[in-house]
Amino acid sequence: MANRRDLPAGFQWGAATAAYQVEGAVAEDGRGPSIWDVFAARPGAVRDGHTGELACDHYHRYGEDVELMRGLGLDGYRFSIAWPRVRPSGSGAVNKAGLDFYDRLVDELLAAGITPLPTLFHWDLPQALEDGGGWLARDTAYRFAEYARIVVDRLGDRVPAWITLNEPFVHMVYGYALGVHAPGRALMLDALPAAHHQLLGHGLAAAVLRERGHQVLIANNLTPVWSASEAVADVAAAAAYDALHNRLFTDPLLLGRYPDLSAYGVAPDLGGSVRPGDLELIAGAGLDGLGVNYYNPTRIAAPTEPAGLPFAEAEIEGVPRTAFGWPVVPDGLRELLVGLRDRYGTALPPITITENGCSVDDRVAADGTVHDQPRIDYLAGHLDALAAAVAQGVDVRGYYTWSLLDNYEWAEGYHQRFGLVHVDFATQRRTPKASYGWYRDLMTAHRVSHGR
Ligand code: IFM
Repeated sequence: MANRRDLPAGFQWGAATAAYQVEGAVAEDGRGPSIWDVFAARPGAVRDGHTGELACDHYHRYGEDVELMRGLGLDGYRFSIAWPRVRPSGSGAVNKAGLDFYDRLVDELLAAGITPLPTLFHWDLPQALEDGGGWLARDTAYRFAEYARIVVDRLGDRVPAWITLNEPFVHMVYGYALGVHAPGRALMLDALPAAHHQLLGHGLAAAVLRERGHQVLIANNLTPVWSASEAVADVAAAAAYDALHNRLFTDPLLLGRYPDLSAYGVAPDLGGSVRPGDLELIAGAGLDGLGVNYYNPTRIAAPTEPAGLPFAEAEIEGVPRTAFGWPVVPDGLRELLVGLRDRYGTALPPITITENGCSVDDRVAADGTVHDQPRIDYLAGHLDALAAAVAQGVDVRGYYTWSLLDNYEWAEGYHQRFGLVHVDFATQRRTPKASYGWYRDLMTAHRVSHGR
C-alpha cells in the first residue's frame, strides 16, 4: 500500500488561499471594486448576505498569518493577487499601494523560508472590466496579459513560479453559465466564450512570464467522471460531461485543440470566440506544470430532459460526505492523475496538486482546541492516494492543501470551514486546529526520512 511518507524527496508541501476569500480591506489603499464586491452586495446572492469586506483581515494580519505558516513548516504558500488592487479599473493607471502589499507579503514569506506561489486570477475581476463584458469580451484576455506584466515586473525578482488562472471551468460555469457566483450571469452554453477568453488570457500571460524566464502553471479543477451504469446512453453522457469539465480546459493547453462539444450543439469555434491563431497562443507558451485542484469524482447519467444538457448528475452513494455534502473519495485522486497521464502521455507536464481539502463543521471546544478529525482523515486518505499515483509513475511535484485559514467560501459566505487554522470571524482570533499539528508533523517526518 502506497503511503504518504513515501512521496519523493524534494516534494513541495504547501497551503493555499485566495485574495477575495482572506484579504478584506476591499476599499483600502486604492483598491477598485471587483465583481465579487458587487455580486455579494446583491440581495440573496450569498448565504446570509455575507461579503468579503473583512474576510480574515489578512491584508492587515498577514504578518501573523505568515508566522502560522512558519510554525507549520510550509515549503510554499499559494495565494492570489487581487487584480483590482493592482489595476483598479482593470486597465489604465497602476495602483502602487496595491503592489506594495504583495511586495511586503512576498518579503515576509521569503524571510520565513517559504516560497511564494502567486495566482494571478482567482475570480475577482475588476468590475470595470465586467462592465465591458468581462470574460465574454476578448479584450479582457489582453488586459490580463498587461496586468501579468505589471505584477511580474514588480515581484519577479523574488517569485520563481506563477499560476495564471484558478479553475477557469468553475468561473465560467458558476459565474457566467449558472449565475450562482459573480458576475451572476446565467447564459448557459452562451457562456462558453468566457472559457476561451480565459484560456487566451492564460496563453498571452504565460508568454510574458516565460519570456522573462519564469515558470508557469495553471490551476484546473478536474474530476474523474464516472458513468452511472454501463448503458450506452450513460457512457455517452459521462463522455460529454468529461469533455465540458475536464478536456475543455486541458486539451487546448496540452494538445492545442478543443474537444468535440457537438453533443451540446456547440460548434468548434465556441460561439464564434475562437479565432485563427488562438489555439497556437494557448498551447504555444507551454506549461511548466499542471495545477490540479481535486475535491471529488462526479457520477453522470443520461439526461432525463431530452431538450436540456446532454448529461444529468447522479448521486455517489455509500461514501462519507464533507460538511458541504461533497462525497469523500480519496482514490478518485489517484484515478484522476493516472487518467491524465494515460490521456496526455508525454504532453503532460509535471503535476502539482494546487488544492485539496474539505469543509468540516469545526467548533472551538471549551479547552480552546479544535478537533477536526474528519479533515485529518480526508488529508491522510488523499495523500496516500497521491502516493499511489506516484508509485504508478505519475510525476507529482507538490501538494497545497485548501486551505490555510477558514475563509469566505463564495456563495456559502462564512459557513464552510476549510482551514487548518480556525478563524473566529467576529474577533479575527486564529486557532490552529488538530489538522495543523498533524500536517506539520507529517511534513517534518517526510523531510527527516529524506535527510532534509
Ligand atoms: O474555496 C474554493 C476555492 O476558491 C476554489 N476551489 C474550491 C475551493 C472550495 O470550494
